[in-house]
Amino acid sequence: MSYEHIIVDRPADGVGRVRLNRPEALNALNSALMDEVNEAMLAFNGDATIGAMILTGNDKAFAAGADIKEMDGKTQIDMLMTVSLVDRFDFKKLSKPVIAAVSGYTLGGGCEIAMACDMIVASESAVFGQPEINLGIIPGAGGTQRLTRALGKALAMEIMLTDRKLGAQDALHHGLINRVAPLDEYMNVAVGIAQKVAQRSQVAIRLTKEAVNKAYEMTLEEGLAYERRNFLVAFGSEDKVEGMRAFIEKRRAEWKNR
Ligand code: DAK
Repeated sequence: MSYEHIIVDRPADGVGRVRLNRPEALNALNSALMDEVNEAMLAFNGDATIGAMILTGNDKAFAAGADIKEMDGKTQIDMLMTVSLVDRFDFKKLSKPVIAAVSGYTLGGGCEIAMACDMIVASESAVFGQPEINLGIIPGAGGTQRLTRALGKALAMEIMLTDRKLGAQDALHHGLINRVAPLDEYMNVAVGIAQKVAQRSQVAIRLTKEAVNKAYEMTLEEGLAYERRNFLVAFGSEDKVEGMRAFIEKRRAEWKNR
């Protein structure tokens, strides 16, 4: 499959990578690019040889936000009628974990799609922000909700109301991201994490991802009930039998993903 705005590859066994590739526009997210991202990620999600995905940009920009030049000519009704625009930014529907590997500008819709991923690894030069306020709009793909849940209200307010940018170390300190690594290392770190995910039982990985995501949507009681159901599903898997046997026999488990 060949794409115009993204590059797709497999940097390691079991790992699918989607690289945003509009460097001349700091990877601004136009509709065509987002359609390609979704198509490629759905293809990896449906590929039994892939256990985890990486979404990345380049060293200068993960993405500087939605494409302002494309939005400039659009009306409110155009935005409303654009097919599932928010769905384009929502990777929760993917059953396999997605790791954002970000560097440089991670702004607006770029920050929102990073936050829609399951984990974020950043280079030391990554800068996070929601500068929509400068354009007379507000975040529209999860910024007001996901950033607030990640950072708490006070800091999230400052970022969204005043366009305060957050550097990688601050983002780590405040719990927005998993890791910070030097520019020449962050991709290896992301691939390493993705490999660790891909080497596990994909049944257990999927059930875990689903349950963790529910923590954002359910009361504690509902979430605990959901977790218990997923636990019982995992307990009925062939991989549960193999995992426990392998531990007792002091050998490596051979997952069947069944
Ligand atoms: N859109 C289009 N082009 C962009 C862009 C963007 N977001 N960001 C940068 N570019 C382009 C620049 O126009 C420039 O192109 P040329 O002029 O060379 O043709 C090229 O990339 C290089 O940018 P700069 O010359 O500006 O580079 P600098 O290093 O000087 O500055 C910067 C970098 C990142 C500080 C600056 O480019 C900047 O402020 N960019 C805009 C950042 C921004 O405001 N991002 C938020 C966009 S709004 C929705 C859901 C979500 C969204 C919308 C709708 N719905 C559910 C309906 C999301 C909205 C957004 O993300």
